[in-house]
Formats: sequence, C-alpha cells, structure tokens
Amino acid sequence: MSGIVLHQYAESPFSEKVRSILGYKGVSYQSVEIPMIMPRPDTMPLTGGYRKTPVMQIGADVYCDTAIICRVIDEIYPENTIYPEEHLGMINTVAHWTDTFLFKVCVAIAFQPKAAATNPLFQDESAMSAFMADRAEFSKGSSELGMPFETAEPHFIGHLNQLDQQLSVGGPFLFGDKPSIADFSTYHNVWFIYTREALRDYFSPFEHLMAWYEKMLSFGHGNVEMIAGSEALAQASASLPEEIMDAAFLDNFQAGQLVSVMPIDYGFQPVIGELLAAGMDEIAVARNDDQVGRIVVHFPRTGFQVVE
Ligand SMILES: N[C@@H](CCC(=O)N[C@@H](CS)C(=O)NCC(=O)O)C(=O)O
Repeated sequence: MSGIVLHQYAESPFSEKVRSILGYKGVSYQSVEIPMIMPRPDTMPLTGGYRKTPVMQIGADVYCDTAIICRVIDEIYPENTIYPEEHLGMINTVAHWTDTFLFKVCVAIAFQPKAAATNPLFQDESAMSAFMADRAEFSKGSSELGMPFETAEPHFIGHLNQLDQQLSVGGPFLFGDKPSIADFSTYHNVWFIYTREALRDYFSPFEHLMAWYEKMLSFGHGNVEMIAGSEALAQASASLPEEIMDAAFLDNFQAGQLVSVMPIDYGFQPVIGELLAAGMDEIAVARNDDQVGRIVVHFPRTGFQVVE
C-alpha cells in the first residue's frame, strides 16, 4: 500500500493543521513542497482542478480539503482519536466554524498593513503583485475572504479572550484531556497570526491560550521525507485507486453520473468526473488523467457542491 504524501507549502496554515496532526500521531509520511502560487504542474494532474492547499495523496487516491484529510488520517491511525464520539457533533461544528469564519477573520488580521510591511513575501514588488494576481484569480466569484480589517479585529480579539478564559478553568485542551480536531483547527489559525512577529502583541494578555499553543506546537510535524512532485506523480501512475465499499448516494445522485464538484465558499475551480460516492460524509469522483491515469478524488460532504 502507498503511504501518505502531503502536498503543501510551509507558510500555509491549513497545511500546518495537517502537519501538526501527523506530528501528534507520530506518523511517517512524504511531502511535496508546492509553489505558493499557480502554476502547479505536479498537483493539477492529481486534483483535476481543485487548487486549495493542502492536498493529500495516497497512491491514486487524492483527498481535497482538510476536513476529509484529517478524518482519513485518524481512520488510518485511530490511536488517540481526535474525533471522540462523546463530543463528535460539537467538535466538528467548532472545527467547521473555526476553519471558515475564524479563518476569514484571520486572513484580514494577517494581511493588515502593519503585517504586510514586514512580510518577506511583500518585500519584492514583482513577487507581491504575482501573489495578489494569483489570489484574485483564486477568489474569482467569491467575496468570502474579503472581510475588512476593522470588522475582523474585534472578532479576533474577542475569540482569543474567550478561549483564554475557557483554558484558565478547563483543559488542558478545548474538549478535555486530549486534543481533538477543534484544537487543531484553532491551532492553525493562532499559528497563522503568531508566526508574524509584527502581530505577536495580540497574544500578550492571553497566558492560558499561549500555554495551550506551546503544547500544540510541541507535537511537531512527524517524520517527514520531502520528495519531488514528479516522484508523487510517479506513485499515482504506478497505483490504482482503492475500491470504495458501500458507496452511498444522497440527493438523487447516481453512480457513474458525470458531475462537477467544487467548494461552496471560495476557490471555485471545479473537478469534473464520474460520481463514485455522494453520501453523508464524502463525495468521490473518478477521472482519467493523461499523465497519471485513473485517479479518485475525494471531498468532504460539508462545504462542497455537486452539480450535474
Ligand atoms: N477548507 C479548506 C481551506 C484551505 C485553504 O483555504 N487553503 C489556503 C492556503 S492555507 C489556500 O488554498 N490558498 C490558496 C492556494 O494555496 O492556492 C481546507 O480545509 O483545506
């Protein structure tokens, strides 16, 4: 069986969420450092269009969106589950809110003028305009990531304050003694801001939150071997996708239909393929790629739309 290959880049907060879970679980895996902007010639043959970061590959199976990536990692490495059954509904709700609303808030905080002035990416004018043009293309058709800084800041500080208060009386993690997916979703947002030195003062009043953050940081990134994108593509070419057992179909969809799948919030780059599953938790489509052959692309149900 092929192992996990994480396609990610160092500065990506959602990649940090997955790296941290792989660290917590002590997983050995491979990783491809992808460019921060398009083109990504070693990723697109795998996803067939989806371009958010990160993406996880296992042979010829490709997982898009951390909601499914983290769940699949937990299924493969179930020890110390990050989806404890007694809190499952609430933990997933918190994780979803954090990965959508709070992330939106954090984007506005991270790219405020004070932080942009010291961001290494923005020191080179041509790199900065290439990044802005790339993200404009990425966000086309969506206003989701456009929250004004003045709106975002009170939401950000208010939430840090609530987390700090909770952690001062409970913990050590958000839902008890062990970290859950809610901790990892919160962690990558805090990491996104904390790693920008110009913004570190936001955290000074919150010692309990900082103690929690240090614990989360200490999980590290697991045992990672960096590989070239071409090596990942060769693994996909040499593999066949796993068969999907007991595929479910909600919403009147049927096996074999040609569909288009894309996120509902931003990153409206569709993946077109033959529907293999559209159940409560997962959408899967098969595609044939000229370069790597048959690939099955998996998405979480929540946060995605399927169009005939
Ligand atoms: N819901 C997605 C969000 C992923 C996301 O927004 N990732 C950012 C980077 S952290 C992104 O895709 N930026 C544009 C890009 O990398 O092309 C997930 O959970 O994976």
